[in-house]
Amino acid sequence: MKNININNFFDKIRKFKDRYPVMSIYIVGNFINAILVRLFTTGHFQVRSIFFDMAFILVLAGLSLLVKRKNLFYGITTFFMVVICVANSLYYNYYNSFISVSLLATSVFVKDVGDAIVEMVVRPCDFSYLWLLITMFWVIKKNKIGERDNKKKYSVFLWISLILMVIGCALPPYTSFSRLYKLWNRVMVFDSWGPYVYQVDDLVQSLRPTFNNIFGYDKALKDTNEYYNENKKILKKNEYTGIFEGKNVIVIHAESLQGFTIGLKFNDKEVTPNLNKLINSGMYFDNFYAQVGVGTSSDTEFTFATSLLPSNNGTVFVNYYNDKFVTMQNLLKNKGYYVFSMHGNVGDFWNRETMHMNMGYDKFYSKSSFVVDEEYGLGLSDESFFRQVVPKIKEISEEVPGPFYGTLITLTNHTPWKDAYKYSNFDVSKTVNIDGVEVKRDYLENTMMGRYIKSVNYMDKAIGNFINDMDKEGLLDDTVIVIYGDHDARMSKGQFDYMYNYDPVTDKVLTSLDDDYTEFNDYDYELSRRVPFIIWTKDMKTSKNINTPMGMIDVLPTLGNMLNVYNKYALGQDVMSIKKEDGIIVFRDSSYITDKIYYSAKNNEAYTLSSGVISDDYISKRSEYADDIIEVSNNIITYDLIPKLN
Ligand code: GP9
Ligand code: MN
Repeated sequence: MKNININNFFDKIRKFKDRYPVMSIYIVGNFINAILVRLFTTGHFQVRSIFFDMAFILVLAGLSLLVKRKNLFYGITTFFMVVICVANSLYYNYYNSFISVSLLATSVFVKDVGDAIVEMVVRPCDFSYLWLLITMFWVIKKNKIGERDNKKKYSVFLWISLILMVIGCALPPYTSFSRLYKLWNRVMVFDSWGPYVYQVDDLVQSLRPTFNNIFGYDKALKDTNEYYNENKKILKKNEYTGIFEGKNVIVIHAESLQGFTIGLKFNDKEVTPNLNKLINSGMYFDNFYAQVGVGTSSDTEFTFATSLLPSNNGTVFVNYYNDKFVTMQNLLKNKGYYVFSMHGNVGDFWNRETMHMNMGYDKFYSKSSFVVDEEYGLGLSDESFFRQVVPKIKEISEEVPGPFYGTLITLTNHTPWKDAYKYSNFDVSKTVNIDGVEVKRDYLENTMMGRYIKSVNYMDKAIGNFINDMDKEGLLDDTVIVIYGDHDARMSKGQFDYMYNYDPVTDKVLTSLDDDYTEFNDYDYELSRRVPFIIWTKDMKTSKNINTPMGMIDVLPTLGNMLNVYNKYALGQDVMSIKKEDGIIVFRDSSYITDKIYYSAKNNEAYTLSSGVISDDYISKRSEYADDIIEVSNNIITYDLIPKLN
């Protein structure tokens, strides 16, 4: 009996295939690609999401019955689905997240960092999905006339899809629909709903700002007003209040400067000798993290200036450059400062030309303001940049009546550090004594990590020269120097594994079976993404190490208090006013770090950083806080709420 049924089933499939040859390839092919894209990205296979893939494809297959030019329909939709797979495959390998259509608006910048992307990302498997386009082309060519019409059958497809979706929803791990709506955690949405549903969701969410006057505005305004009423900030004075009031400020935005390079040595030479000097006589926040999204450098600039988290839909600099924000720049301008920014890349990169004016800068000196006498990577070299910056600052200091605040954005240390060998001879090899013979091993030479270390050493030198030149010009006497790493270097975990576990004696990499093996797990990797934050003045004599967990969002409240400016919409905290256990860094996907845990929203898991039991309450309270500040930031950005708040 069973046999007959199975034969029947296969018979039906065979008949279906004969009757709908193109559609059969369409269904099976797009389904296979959806499986492949998981394999080549997260490697997670949630059964529920596979049901959604099939449901999605069957809805389209059903719709094809309603259109006249079916082959054209199959061709176009397959093309888009293949593009989804290729793009996400490439993107994930680089960013560890999935692509957003809102990036199309920023694609011009992606093109400029194209070099980096090509070098780090492209794997042949990222193009494996193209097999389907070729196969479809071939099958369509064989079936030029197209398949017979059977319009009525479309409802059968829709019913099957609906059943598959219901089963999918009923399967663990259960994920709330609000995740789909908020799309804070792209990996989670991709894992739970599959690549196709993810991308449609992303499209809908990306179009949301466009319709923001129609949908959600009133609720966003009400919620945000409520949030600020319930979480009234009380301005706390502390021993740092106003210590830098009226002083000039130079902020160095250090491209991709990651915290682990500080204090690191190779062959007894420090990677960052100049930064170390500043750290040893200044304030060093060594538990500090950037909180960027797809807008990387620009997101950090935004969060630094506003104490809001970056947008989850696109990039503030590109998509919301008309919004009004309270910024560090505006606040200081109101106190009589002259506010400027300088950068050795073209002015429209990240839409800075426009956005810097909106943020309150009086002037943006971009590449065209400099003599381009030496170029590496994306533009003017850091050494040349800093050399030319000093006379410009000198001129400003002589011309403006009040103090100045300047942001200097470095560039050479941008991934992939292709020219590192041209501008740095920092030695990252290792010499070892084996049986009385000195043997030199390449170690990090010719690795991506090695190039990065060389490049960081170069940036450190450029910053060191700058500090000296400023001093020679007498510009340091009344100036505060602030330095931050804008985000991590986006180096793969494998590079760290190799750095920590290379054994020069055997010329091999240790494995977990070896005694001296240094474990570097996914959480160590996340934690290693911290970046330095330094505040220094020439007259500081002793170092002060602050290890309260702190994010870019806390800079405006903290540094602002020292400069005596205050933003009542700031979502960060003045870390000089809080206890270590109250520090928290919230990331855009609602993961966060405290002094006790790293909470991964993706895995819904807490990685403990200290001994002691962590209660569910501890986690849920902070998760709620994380969700709140993400939501408030998003509402403000999406609906341009600052001018409308009570
Ligand atoms: C380019 C620089 C790099 O001008 O700020 O931007 P990123 O790729 O780091 O966002
Ligand atoms: Mn950057």
